[in-house]
Amino acid sequence: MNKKEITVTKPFMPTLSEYLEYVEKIWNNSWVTNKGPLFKEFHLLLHDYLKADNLCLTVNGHSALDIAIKSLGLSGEVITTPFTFASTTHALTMNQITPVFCDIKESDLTIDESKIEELITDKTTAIMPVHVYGHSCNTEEIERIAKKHHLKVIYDAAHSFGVQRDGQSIALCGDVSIFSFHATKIFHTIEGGCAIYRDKNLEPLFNAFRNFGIYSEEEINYIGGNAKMNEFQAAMGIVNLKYMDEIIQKRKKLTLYYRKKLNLIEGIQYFVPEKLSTYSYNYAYFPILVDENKLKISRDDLYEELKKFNVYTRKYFYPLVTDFGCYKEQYKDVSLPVAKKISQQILCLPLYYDLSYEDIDYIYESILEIKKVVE
Ligand code: T4K
Repeated sequence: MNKKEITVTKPFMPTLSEYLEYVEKIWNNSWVTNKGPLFKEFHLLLHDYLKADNLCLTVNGHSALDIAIKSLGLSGEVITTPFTFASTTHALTMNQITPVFCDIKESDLTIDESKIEELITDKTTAIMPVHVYGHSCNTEEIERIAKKHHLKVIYDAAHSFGVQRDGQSIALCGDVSIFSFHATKIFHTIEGGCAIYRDKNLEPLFNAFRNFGIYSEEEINYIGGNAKMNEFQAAMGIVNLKYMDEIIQKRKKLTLYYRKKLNLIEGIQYFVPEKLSTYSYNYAYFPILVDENKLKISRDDLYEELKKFNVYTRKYFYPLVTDFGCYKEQYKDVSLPVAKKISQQILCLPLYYDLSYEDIDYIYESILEIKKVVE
């Protein structure tokens, strides 16, 4: 039995001295939040890294979604995926919008673009897909549908930092894309987020909604909350951004190693998103599907048994949003067969920068051990 806990993820930590160098600057500036110097520096760095003209840094990814919805003036119904974290759906309902759920594809677990059009009504104002786990949606087809029906598109790209095509970030797709910079993400600012938007004219709105709806010192034109990124978050962002390529490369190596090992176990399926899309992959998560008939263990039993080996996997994303206590009555008649099936089989195995090949060997051997006991 492994003495140390292996959790599903762990934040990337730069060296303490690098971070402290920036903390010292914060002390010297006596400026800790509200568009401070490090916020501005980080904004510029990201601007260059993403090659994005318009971006709005926020205190977390959820606020970025909220601000995007408000800035685009969405209302009525928005077509979205049920296979996501609570944040995506809650951002809509908290803005008095009705989420309309579209099923997902078995191949990559993103929204099934072939089923979007049949859900469009005269109340639909937008489509909000999720690049779940960093797997890229079919952005071309979604763009075509949106144009045809005059709909806006917001991508929840919370998991997709570092995903690119031809040197361009995936965040340049849609009217708005948002990232999460939470500690559990591939790139983090402790808590944090960012919205990248197409229309430059939206800048005053994004800025206002981030800061209580304040347009200028004496003009409060909108109803907004507080979603400002502070200087300590920006400092973490500045330091961590330097490591981005290294982080993705390390995670890629670990992912390839996992795949090699898991090939040997019948009943466990993993994804190879880089083969399914013209976008690159950032190796943000390592989701597997458990086939109970072949593995002889259910997903839930595997999850529980692995805990006995000190391996803490997560059922991202189970339950489906439509089965949440707060939504299940409203959506009890909605049919989402693929999402339902996937949510019963999905399990995310540990993946993070500091994970070692020995840890993966240990996880693999733990699964074999569990399998042996039931056989
Ligand atoms: N859209 C999507 C599709 C999202 O997945 C998310 C967030 C959002 C929007 C909203 O973005 P944010 O507003 O969060 O920026 C975690 C994250 O808190 C959440 O950001 C993330 N998605 C979600 C998928 O995962 P929990 O409740 O599972 O986190 P927690 O605290 O259980 O942590 C998971 C594991 O990470 C733990 O087992 C231990 C490890 N951990 C965690 C933290 C915070 C550490 O080792 N150190 C740490 O500091 O939600």
